[in-house]
Amino acid sequence: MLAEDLQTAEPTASRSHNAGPSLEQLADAQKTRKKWLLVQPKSQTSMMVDSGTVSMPLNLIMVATLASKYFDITFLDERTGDAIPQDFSGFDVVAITSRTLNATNAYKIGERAKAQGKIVLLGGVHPTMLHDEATSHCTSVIYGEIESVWDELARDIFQGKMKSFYKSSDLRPMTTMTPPDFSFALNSPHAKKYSQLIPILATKGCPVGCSFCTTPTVYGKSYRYREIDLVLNEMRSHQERLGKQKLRFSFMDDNISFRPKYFMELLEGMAKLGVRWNANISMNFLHKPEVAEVAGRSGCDLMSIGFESLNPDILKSMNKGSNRLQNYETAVSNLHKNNIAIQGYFIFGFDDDTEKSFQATYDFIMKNRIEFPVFSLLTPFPGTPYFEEMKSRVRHFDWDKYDTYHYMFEPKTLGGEKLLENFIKLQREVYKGSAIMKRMQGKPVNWVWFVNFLMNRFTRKLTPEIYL
Ligand code: B12
Ligand code: SF4
Repeated sequence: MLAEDLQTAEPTASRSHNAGPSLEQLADAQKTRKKWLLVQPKSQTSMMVDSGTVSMPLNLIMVATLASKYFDITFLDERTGDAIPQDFSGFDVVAITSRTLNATNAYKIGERAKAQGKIVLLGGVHPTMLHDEATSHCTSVIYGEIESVWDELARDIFQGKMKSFYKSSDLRPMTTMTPPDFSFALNSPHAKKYSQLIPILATKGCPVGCSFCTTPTVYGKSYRYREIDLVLNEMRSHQERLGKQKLRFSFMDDNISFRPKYFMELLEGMAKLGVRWNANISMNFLHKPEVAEVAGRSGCDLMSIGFESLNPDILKSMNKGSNRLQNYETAVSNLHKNNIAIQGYFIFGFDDDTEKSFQATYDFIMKNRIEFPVFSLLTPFPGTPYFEEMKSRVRHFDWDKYDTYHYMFEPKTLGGEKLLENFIKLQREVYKGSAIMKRMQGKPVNWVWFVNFLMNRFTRKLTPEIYL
């Protein structure tokens, strides 16, 4: 076990203490179980965000798992093709999850249900960040994770006395987290639209504090984790459910490697299970060869790494202390030596970006044979320190375009036109046939090759207007 203090978090507000009947007593007193409709709305963005297969929404599955103890659940995921009803008369509660890029749609659904007299809950990162905005589209906004406000929220729903805002004073240790029940998603008639990757969570939070990221705002400096056995048991239960050992897991953690000791112990445990996995990871200790070695041995075949920029001044300006340019190449080569492919994230649109930024990124990707480069445009997300800094410069607050693939503000050095011109050129160069061959030759023929093929077709069609 690691130090107990990592399991707790900074207080964020004062907790309301509820005396009176327990949740069980309140549930027993109900004549019929209240009916909840849970909704994962689709985003309206023109980019490839919600197309093809989509990942099972762990956030809403966690809400369903918790709520199903006392309430009847209907689970709809608009991304897979589930139709959201116009008439909500069959439900008492309509609970909607939202990120910024589907907030407009989430609000519309919320307003419709509210107009029909339903209790409407809005949760997820966007309502959390902009709770004042979200309030007018629902009955109650839930700040952050549902687990930490559950007792108070469930009690109020039983008693029909809703508050407009639920925020807990402290975060519950992750060891108390109920294992997610995937049947809510898997029983859907459109379940085939879900990716085969099984989402899983080992840790929450990330104290690195990058200025453009919402995680430090929501969870502060806290970093919580589940006991390793709980994570491994969850993996085993999926192996039993599906009757096979070689399953693919995708960690939903903000930064799974923040505590090296925990991370390495978890991987050693996973090495015995024979699973495959991928995760978002920060660079803070990937330059150490033993980390990549145990990651490879434990079944990792893809790591998603935010390289963000090849310019040290830019890294400093965004407070990305975990990224040290001098470690980039070593980290990549350590992972490659262990047959781990890299999904590398690169951001453009900083005031200090120049044409040289694009050339440096191209050279880095080609020299280091990054398998799956992803390019995005710098997007100030509401609630982040970066948003506050840029509010007066962003071109619009059209949430449908907050997908990191739209042009958000004019960068001081390059200007908008040159930014988009170079952004498109870089993507085409990296995904042209000869460049794909150079980056991918000799690598296992799997879905990463397929993604490169798709990107080749996609990047050929790019025009600056797409980003506006
Ligand atoms: C894993 C992850 C991904 C994965 C999987 C995404 C998925 N489909 O779930 C991948 C890599 C595919 C991905 C892609 C993207 N992501 Co992402 N991703 C994350 C990450 C790190 C964790 C999300 C997660 O599943 N956490 C675990 C679950 C259990 O926790 P949770 O989502 O917070 O849910 C809890 C609460 O929010 C609450 N809750 C949530 N919904 C509801 C609803 C109700 C009614 C209630 C009561 C409570 C409630 O209770 C839940 C259970 O505890 C978050 C960071 C974060 N911490 O949110 C970024 C994050 C969500 N991603 C972000 C972005 C920008 C993207 C992309 C646009 C990036 C890109 N350019 O491709 C795409 C968009 C994909 C999409 N269609 O939404 C941003 C979104 C910012 C914003 N304001 O919207 C985040 C917040 C990171 C950041 N930069 O700050 N992402
Ligand atoms: S390292 Fe990643 S998760 Fe952590 S604050 Fe920075 S962007 Fe957010």
